[in-house]
Amino acid sequence: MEANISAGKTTILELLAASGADYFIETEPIDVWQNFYGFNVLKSFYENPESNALMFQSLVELTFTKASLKFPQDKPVISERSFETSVKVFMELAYQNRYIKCSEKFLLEEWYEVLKSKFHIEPTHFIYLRVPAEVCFQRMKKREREEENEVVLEYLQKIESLTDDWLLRKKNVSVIDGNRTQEEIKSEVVSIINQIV
Ligand code: DCP
Repeated sequence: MEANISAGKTTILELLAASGADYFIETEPIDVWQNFYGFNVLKSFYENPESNALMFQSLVELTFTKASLKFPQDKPVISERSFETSVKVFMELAYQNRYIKCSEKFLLEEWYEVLKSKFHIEPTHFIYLRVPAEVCFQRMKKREREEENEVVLEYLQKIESLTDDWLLRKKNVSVIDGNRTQEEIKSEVVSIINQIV
């Protein structure tokens, strides 16, 4: 499941989990990103992205790969974001914003290619919960995650634009209008999963 920051992915995944359906649901390990051997890598990234973007995206790659090792083979796996999001959206943005060098981008992309050939990190289908950046920005301000205090609207608009460029041209994508109610979104997600399964 893909969406901008603060779009509400976690809430929808929690609703799906509570529905009792037999899915394996993988939410992002933000707690690990906030406490990696005592280091808040997410915070370091936002505080000083030029120095810490490579470290943070490497950690994201590691956690996605480790998570994929636990994916079951006998039921649908619904994952909050994917390894590919990091490559196509966050690393690309880090590069465009000059947080990482071209060589560092190539390094992370090469790791992605190697890991992709060995582990189940490629989604079969993407569900894109499309919520306007302006709405996400309001929600982000309201939820007050400490690390994201300094994130500006323009950053979310760039994420939206990169995500649109990446996902809207793919064939294996279902786009959901994120302005709908949570229950409506959940029902649509269930129906998409049922069609695929
Ligand atoms: N992040 C990042 N690079 C990635 C993945 C995530 O910089 N490859 C950052 C963006 C956010 C934080 O990590 O600051 C959490 O990301 P999400 O947008 O995935 O999670 P949210 O909790 O914001 O999602 P939602 O509110 O939709 O549940």
